[in-house]
Amino acid sequence: MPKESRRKGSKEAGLSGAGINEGSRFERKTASKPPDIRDELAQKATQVAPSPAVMEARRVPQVMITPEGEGSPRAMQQEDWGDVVDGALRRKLSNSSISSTGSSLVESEDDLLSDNEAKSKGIITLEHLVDTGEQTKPWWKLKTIVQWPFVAAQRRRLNWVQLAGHKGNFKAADEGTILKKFCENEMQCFEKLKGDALQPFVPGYHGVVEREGESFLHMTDLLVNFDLPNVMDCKMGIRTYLEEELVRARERPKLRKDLYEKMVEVDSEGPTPQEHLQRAVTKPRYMQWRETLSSTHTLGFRIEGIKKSDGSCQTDFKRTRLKEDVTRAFEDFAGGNTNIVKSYLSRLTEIQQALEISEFFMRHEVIGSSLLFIHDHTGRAEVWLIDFGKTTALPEGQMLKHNVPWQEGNREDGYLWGLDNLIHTLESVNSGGSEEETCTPVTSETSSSC
Ligand code: I3P
Repeated sequence: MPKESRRKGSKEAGLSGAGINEGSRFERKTASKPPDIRDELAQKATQVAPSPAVMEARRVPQVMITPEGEGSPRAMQQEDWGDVVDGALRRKLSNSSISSTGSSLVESEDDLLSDNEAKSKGIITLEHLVDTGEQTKPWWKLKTIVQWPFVAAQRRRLNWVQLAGHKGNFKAADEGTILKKFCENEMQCFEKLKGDALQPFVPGYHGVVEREGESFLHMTDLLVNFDLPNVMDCKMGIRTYLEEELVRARERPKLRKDLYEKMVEVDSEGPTPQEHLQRAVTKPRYMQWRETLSSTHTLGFRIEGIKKSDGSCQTDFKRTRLKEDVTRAFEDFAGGNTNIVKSYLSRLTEIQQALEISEFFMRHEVIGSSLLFIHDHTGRAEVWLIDFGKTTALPEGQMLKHNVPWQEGNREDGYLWGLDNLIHTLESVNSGGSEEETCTPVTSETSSSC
């Protein structure tokens, strides 16, 4: 959509603060919506059986493996992705009849990662690193002191919740902050988000710091103001892999045993006969399978994990696909507290309005980013945009709508469509309890059962 019309629409909607009547907000939002397929998709997403037109709109382009990278929108940007594929290879990842000839078989993507890290989900203990003060970048120090005054008894270790992502990515920092393993892409995003309409909805970013020879992004700890928080991570968008990952997979397919094993664990019939023979799948193939199995494909978002204040932690939402199933998970997460649901809806509407005017958002392909929901028994409820490791800037002059179907080459991510569906799903949550009902706080001893 041209920039001008986006701006106009957003002005009409208004970037308002809290306390505005929900009904009028939604009316304004609807009035400012562009005349594209978003309305139709959002409406249809509330139905159990989508129409063929909607299914078509959601259709994932098949991944063709060609040595020439045929149809690829952009050149590869990473040199060492894998071995060059046999010149005759030209197959569909969807039925994954990829020959292992010429492609590399790896135990896991960890082979590509410097720290051999593995996945981690649930409650983790963050180590507190010692600040040598030697290589700290200058610009974050002042901000840290201003925004996060030290408290006398600093915790050396910090119980924290990680529902998705790579283990070892996070370390404890000064009170109220955490360190996330440095990622150039994510750092660029935080820098560009400064002064953007989305800034109030992303974690505070305090620059890059060096600890024990490693670089980290120094960020606000979103959980710090909560007492025994309930946390839910929803991965946004209709696609969870970058277009460039498809290009790489075509040019240098890498067969991964670990992803095959994860697939079989969920569904022994998931892999094709060829994949069973290989005992391996490529990453895009795995990611597409995950998307169709979960609600990524049907709703444009999926639940990655939920940790509740009673210490229970659920990360197996791989098969949570239908709107009713997602609604049930939301109901369980909100614990029958309608005020919490209202607060979440209010915050999501603000995020939606900010997205409509965000320069950053219109110029980035937002992949693998999540909305983090946090609430506790005090009634405090917040939603934050997190994880920009795979959020990629578009070439100069290119913009995305975020609410139209993805076709390879257009780089659309379906973020706004997913957010619409998320809001509609949350609106349909049946409270089942009184407004005063709150989640029961539990002792810290019970919070480590994950
Ligand atoms: C993982 C998930 C992650 C992805 C990871 C997958 O699958 O899709 O988003 O990391 O790839 O294994 P699952 O949720 O089923 O565990 P990225 O977003 O960083 O690509 P990886 O194994 O290559 O890290």
